[in-house]
Amino acid sequence: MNPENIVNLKLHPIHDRRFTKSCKAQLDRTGVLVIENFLSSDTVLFLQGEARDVRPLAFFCHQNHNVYLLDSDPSLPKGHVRNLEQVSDKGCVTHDQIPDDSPLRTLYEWPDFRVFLESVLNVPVFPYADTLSSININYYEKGLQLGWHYDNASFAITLMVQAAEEGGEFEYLEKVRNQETGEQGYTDTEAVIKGSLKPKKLKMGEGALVLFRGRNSLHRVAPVASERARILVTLNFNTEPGVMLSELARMTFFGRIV
Ligand SMILES: O=C(O)CCC(=O)C(=O)O
Ligand SMILES: [Fe+2]
Repeated sequence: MNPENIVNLKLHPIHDRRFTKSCKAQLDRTGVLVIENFLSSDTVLFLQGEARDVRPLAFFCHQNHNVYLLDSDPSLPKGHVRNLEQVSDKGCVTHDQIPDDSPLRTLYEWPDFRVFLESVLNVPVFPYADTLSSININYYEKGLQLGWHYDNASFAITLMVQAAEEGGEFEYLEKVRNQETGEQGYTDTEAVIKGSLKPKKLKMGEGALVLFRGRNSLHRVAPVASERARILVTLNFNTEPGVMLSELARMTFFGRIV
């Protein structure tokens, strides 16, 4: 598929400096950018079919973790928000399992898309050097979820391929902690997890491109409640060339390292 037919360029002129600047301003101001209908409707339908075709290859992982994605701190009680256990489980199809002619590869490799991302994120972007990590299809089937957490990476780039009919909402609250100053935001983190501080819900329709800064924004994917799975593609990049995802992370999320 021609990249010009994958992206809705009439709606979202990624080659136009004014469009790019307004995207960057939105991301800088709010920490999130949702471009609805980024993918053409033909592409969305095609990708839904492709995701179903490769679904038997998915590796399903189940993890317990805390929101900081760190080993627990033995100097604090088990019930302290620093150590509070969260559950994440999802299926994942890796880069090497994505068909050679997939529009996902075409988009990921399209130089114009890279230039757009670099302008909006204000950093250079390079693919992963390992064979598994660059493009991932994530399956959140009924009952599966991603627990509350802060990302290690400073940005995430995702494509919503199929929305759940029920559940699976992306919930977040920005600027809860400050990783750079070491402020861990325990009070508000606990309030969100325990339900006394209401998070926001990020609307993302099928075909949306989402850029999210998750290092200091607490977020989760609520459990999916419908038979229709939430299927989301992560387009993973580094700010330097030659980086591989750690073997530990590959084992955890993909069940193998090559
Ligand atoms: O599934 C999503 O929309 C976001 C996933 C996420 O937060 C993550 O992978 O860290
Ligand atoms: Fe995240």
